Amino acid sequence: MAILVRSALSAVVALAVTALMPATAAPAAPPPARTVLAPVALGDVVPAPVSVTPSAATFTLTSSTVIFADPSLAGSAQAGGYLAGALRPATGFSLPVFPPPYGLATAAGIFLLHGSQTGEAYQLDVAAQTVVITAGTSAGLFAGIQTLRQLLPAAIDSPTRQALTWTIPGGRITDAPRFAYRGAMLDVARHFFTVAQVERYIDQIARYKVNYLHLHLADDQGWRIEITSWPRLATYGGSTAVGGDSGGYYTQAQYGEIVRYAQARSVTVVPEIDLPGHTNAALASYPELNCDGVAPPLYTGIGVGFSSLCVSKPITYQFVEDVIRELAAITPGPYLHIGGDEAHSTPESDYLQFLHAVLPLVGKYGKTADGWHDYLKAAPAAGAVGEYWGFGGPDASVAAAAQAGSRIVMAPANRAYLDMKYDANCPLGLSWAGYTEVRDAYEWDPATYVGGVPASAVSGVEAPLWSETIRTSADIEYMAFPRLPAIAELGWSAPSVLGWPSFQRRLALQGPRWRAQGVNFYPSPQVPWPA
Ligand code: TNX
Repeated sequence: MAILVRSALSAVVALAVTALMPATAAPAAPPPARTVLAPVALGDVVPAPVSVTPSAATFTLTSSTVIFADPSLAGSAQAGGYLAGALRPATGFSLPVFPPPYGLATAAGIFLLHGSQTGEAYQLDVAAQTVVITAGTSAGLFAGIQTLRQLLPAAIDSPTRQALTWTIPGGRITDAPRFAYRGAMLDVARHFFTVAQVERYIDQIARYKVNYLHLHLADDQGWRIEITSWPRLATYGGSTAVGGDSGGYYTQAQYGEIVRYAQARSVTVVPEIDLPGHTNAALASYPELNCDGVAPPLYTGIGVGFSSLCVSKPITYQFVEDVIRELAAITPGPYLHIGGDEAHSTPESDYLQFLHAVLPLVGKYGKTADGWHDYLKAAPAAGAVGEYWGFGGPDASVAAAAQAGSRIVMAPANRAYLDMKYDANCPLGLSWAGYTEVRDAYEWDPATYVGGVPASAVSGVEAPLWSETIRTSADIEYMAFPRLPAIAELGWSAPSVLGWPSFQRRLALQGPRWRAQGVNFYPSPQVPWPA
């Protein structure tokens, strides 16, 4: 019944819109001072949509454009508010958001409607008087909104009012993601980034339909999340960073702020506490976590693999359970990432013993375990996620876990690591996995990259940004752009629409958008950036 009512309302809205179209004629002529640019080509979007059918029509956003949000779709009003907020600064238009059918008399508008699509699928129809995004969920509306933003002139991303005619190309886009998981990881442990910096990055990744933000919250150099039962983790363990730079941590309230900011942009936060290695900040904060009872000094170098929790001490498991319990309680998303990588100073049998004790704790607090692929050798329960960070080719342990029901997120270091230098001259980043130019980041297939892992076990992709050399938002952006959109496209777009020449051309069009936003990026010589 509820479904019938919803679809009936959508049909009424659609009918009302159609009926009103002849009555509304052309929008008011724009003032002569506005510059008129050729419209963007429908489909010149990153990530590439599944199906694009252009028409001769164009829609023009004006000071009288309104946004209608179908109240039968949960979250549509918030999506409408987000869209209005994105378009207001450059247009200067008020773009009020109404639920239909009220206000339909004003006609020309943007409609966010409830359709029969599932998940993040959406349809976008642009005609002379109407822009209609139809989706079955608010995540689908959100995906359609990100497409719509890229169909406006690049100056739409300017923070100040621009005298342009805001044209949107006509036609139909039908779109849905290839993979459910499309992630970006930010290492806030090696260097700390403030709530505002993380939110800035969330805004940037959401544009490319990235739907998970993995926060690497603890490592040797810093513990960045308040744990009320072990307060020194943050206040002492979080007090420094690589190179002795200043540290910091998120209170649980601030973490909640990040989680909600992400949620409002259709992004789910995946928190990571790296265990049992990468734990010097915790070991320095609490001597009792060390086998010899002696706390090591805080660490500000960039070595890996030298620290380990004390696997034989009961207090270790009390500590881990407290951390998992508190983190699970402030994390609405399904995943809790427990690291597990590079535990070079934890003997293999200790490593397995530790994980066999810790994995059930993740389930106990209602979360699905996620970890770097190293931890798959502890055979987590079916459905657990392993994040692959190798170089591709066959991997027996990852393949066995995939066959036993683990889900694999592909983040190969030689393709998806945003902290790898682009080339030898790159002022930031590391190069242990080689140099990674944009084309290297783009030309690989997540479904076949690891031998023995069937495509059906791959839940998606992730682009990790480790921050040993990354200290500012400008640094984050220089390494993420233009490679993050490459990984995002591999995660979203159907194999049939992928291809370097097309991506290269569509990516080039992002340059002016980043300039308008004030986003730093690496002007790769592989991309024909417009002058
Ligand atoms: C390896 S790959 C790490 C991190 C480093 C990164 C630097 C992996 C799971 N761990 O600890 O920050 O290399 O590129």
